[in-house]
Formats: sequence, structure tokens, C-alpha cells
Amino acid sequence: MKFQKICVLGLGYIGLPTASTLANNGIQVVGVDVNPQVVNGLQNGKVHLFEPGLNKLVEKALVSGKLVVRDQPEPADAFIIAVPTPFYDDKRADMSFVTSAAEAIIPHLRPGCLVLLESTSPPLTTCNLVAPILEQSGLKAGDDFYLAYSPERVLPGQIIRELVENDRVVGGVNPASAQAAQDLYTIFVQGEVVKTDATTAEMVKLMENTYRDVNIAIANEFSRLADRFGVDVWEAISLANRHPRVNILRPGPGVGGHCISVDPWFFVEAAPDLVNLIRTAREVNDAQPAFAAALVQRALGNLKGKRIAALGLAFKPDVDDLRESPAIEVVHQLRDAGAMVSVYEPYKPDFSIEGVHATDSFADVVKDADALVLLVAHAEFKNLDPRQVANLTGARVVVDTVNGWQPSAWITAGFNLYRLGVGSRNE
Ligand code: SAJ
Repeated sequence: MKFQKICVLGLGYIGLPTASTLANNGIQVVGVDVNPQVVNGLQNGKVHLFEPGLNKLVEKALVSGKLVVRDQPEPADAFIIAVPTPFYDDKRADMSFVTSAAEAIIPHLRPGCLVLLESTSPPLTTCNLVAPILEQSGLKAGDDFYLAYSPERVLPGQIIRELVENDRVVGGVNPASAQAAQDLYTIFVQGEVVKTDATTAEMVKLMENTYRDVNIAIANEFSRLADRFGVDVWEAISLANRHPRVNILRPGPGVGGHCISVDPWFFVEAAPDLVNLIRTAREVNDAQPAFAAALVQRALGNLKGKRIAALGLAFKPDVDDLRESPAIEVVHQLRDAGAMVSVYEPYKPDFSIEGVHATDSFADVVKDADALVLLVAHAEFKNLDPRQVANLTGARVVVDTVNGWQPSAWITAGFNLYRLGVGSRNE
């Protein structure tokens, strides 16, 4: 199949890079978003997200005229749905954005079009939710138009590179749809574009993120065991990982972001009777902020009235994304335990949390603190020189929940260092 014009619905972390990359490969792209601020911003060349390399990519696409941004879809050869699939409080998938996006395509659907769903979705979404909506047009999925699911797999922080280099799975509602989807991604993907059916592709995506969640859960559980037994979990993991078939991930204050901490719940919702391990892993990771907060409590004694400088709120290092961030959960717990918490998040300095003081510099957050708590291993924090820090603050207690700091340097500079997963060795 050949594509002259493609409409991308949803201009977030996936849709915007995808739309721009297609445009930079010579395709006429209409980027669509329902948020007027996003549309206005992009129409004036302003990118609303931070991702290394994204500004340049978008600018090139806009300046060339190949990417235009609108608040409504237009007729096109292909439609890519890249909207969020959040979850409700009870962890059920909220498919309302996918539903609205599919509905918005109906008036523009023509025989021979391709519709591609990229949003992470529960198994059977393409066949049982999206196909019936699109078929309200009177056209039949697979027969009159092509319909496929293709999960994005890019890592925030490396999206621009991974979008092009990673292998891509494309699952069609029939083989012709998978072929059409393969034709589309071949425009810019340098990795292999592998064909399968739609439900397999949906399941593959959830399996990938669930696999990672379960593996992080075991690392987090090891951090608790190491704490109990007075072992340094970081040393133990690095030794265990010398085994040729062992690769333990990193413990930390928990698992956040819009993917790994969300997607496993889609399996839990779809088949609650089959997912003991998956559900437990989610619960282990969701309980990890409390383990990190307990470490701070151990370092400071009673938290009431203690002034804590929390370093970082993002869900992981060197991104500006705060969704489902475990760092925020730790801050909530410290605040609720009576501490006076100040935070500094270099990528979102004005983000406010009720009852917490937001600052816009490292010097400001630490100046009146009793303790510093490292919650995110941003490069800015990892590169701190503890001798200089000692001049900026009277605090002599530091808590490292991410193994971002070199212990000897901080201890030599006069700090009492507490590290997550190191138990009684903390001094
Ligand atoms: N984390 C740990 N320990 C680790 C690795 C990560 O605690 O060893 C934490 C991070 O701090 C963060 C969370 O897990 O809070 C998730 O971070 P991540 O870097 O593992 O993953 P994401 O959410 O940024 O991106 C994932 C990726 N999936 C996999 O690696 C299987 C990415 O390829 C997906 O495209 C993305 O989810 C997505 O959009 O689904």
C-alpha cells in the first residue's frame, strides 16, 4: 500500500514523534489533538513535551509544511490512533480516548484506508471495540478497510532513536491489514517490521511491560530482604548478575510512568482468575514508596516537623514526566507523617503538591533542610559534589533511594548516608 497523507490522532509522547518522523520522510501528515493548548502551541512552533531531540524533529516537520496540526481529523490514506489509555481508580482501563478517536475517524473512512491503533490496550480491543465503531461507517474491517494494532515500544528519553531503530510488531485483523500496516511502518522503521494478528500484537505489548514490572518487583523485594539481613543489595545484585543467565534489575522507590505501572492491570482486568503473579508484582511495586518513606523515617526518627528536601519528582531520571511517579507518592507519605517537605524537580520546577513547598533550585531546596532525600537519579543530582553540598546546607543526613550517589564521597564530606536496600549498614 502507498501513503500520501496520514492522520495521526493524539500528539503526546508517541503521536508527536511519530507524526513528525513520517512528515520528515516526505509524507503529508495531519497531527490531531483534542487539547486546544497543544494545537495552538504546535501551530506556533511550541512543543509541549520534553524529550531529547523532539524539538528539532518537530520544527523540521512543521517548517517543511509536511506536518500540519489540527483539532479534527481530515480524510487521509491512513489513520494512526496514539491516544492515552489511562486507568480508573479501580484499575480498569479507561478506553474513552480510543473510543472518541475511532468515532472521529468514521466520517473520513473510505474504502482502502488503513486504521492503526497504537495505544496500549486490553486484549481484543482492536477486534471487539475499535472494529465495531469504525464499521458504523458502513464499511467492513478487513474487507473494505484495513485495521491493525501496532504497539509502540519506545523508551522515554530515547524515543526519537528507538522509534526508528526498534523492531515493530504489526497485528492485522486479517493478513491484508497486517501487510498494509507493515507497508506504513517500513516508511521510517529501520528495525524489522514483523506481521502477526491484532490480538497477538496487543498481548505482546502487555507481556513486554508486565515482564519488566515483575522483574522490577523482584528487585524491590530483594531490597527489602537485603535490608532485613544487613546486606548491600546493590553489591549483591552486581555479584548475582555475574551469573551468565541472571540479570536482576534495579530496586528503587517504586515503579511509575504511564506504561509499566499501568499495563499489567489490563491483564488483571481481562482475566482476574489467571494473574496471581502479575497482580502481586504490581502490589509489591506499589508498596515500594512506603518502604522508601520508612527508610527516611529510620534516618530521622520521628518525622513530625522535620524539614526534608526531596530531590526529584519525575517517574524516572532525566524525563519531565510525573505520571504515576513513585517519588510523588514518597513525598505524600513524608508529608502525611508530619514532615515539612520541600521539593525540587528540575524538569518541572513549578509543579505543586498540596502541603509541600516547591522550589526552583537545588540551593533553595536544601538551604533550611534537616535531611536530603534523593528520589530520582537525574544527572543534575548524580553529579553533585558532596563537599559543595555541605556548604549549601546544615543537613547532615542524606537518604539515597536510587543508588545515585557514591557512598564514600558523601561519608567523607561529613554526611550520614542512608541507602535503600542496605539495611543495618546505614550509618
Ligand atoms: N525502574 C526501576 N528499576 C529498573 C528499571 C526501571 O525501578 O531497573 C522504574 C523506573 O524508575 C520507572 C519505571 O520503572 O519508575 C518504568 O521505567 P522504565 O524505564 O522501565 O520504562 P518506561 O515506562 O519509561 O518505558 C517502558 C518500556 N518498556 C519496556 O522496557 C518493556 C518502553 O520500551 C515502552 O515503550 C514504554 O514502557 C511504553 O510506552 O509502554
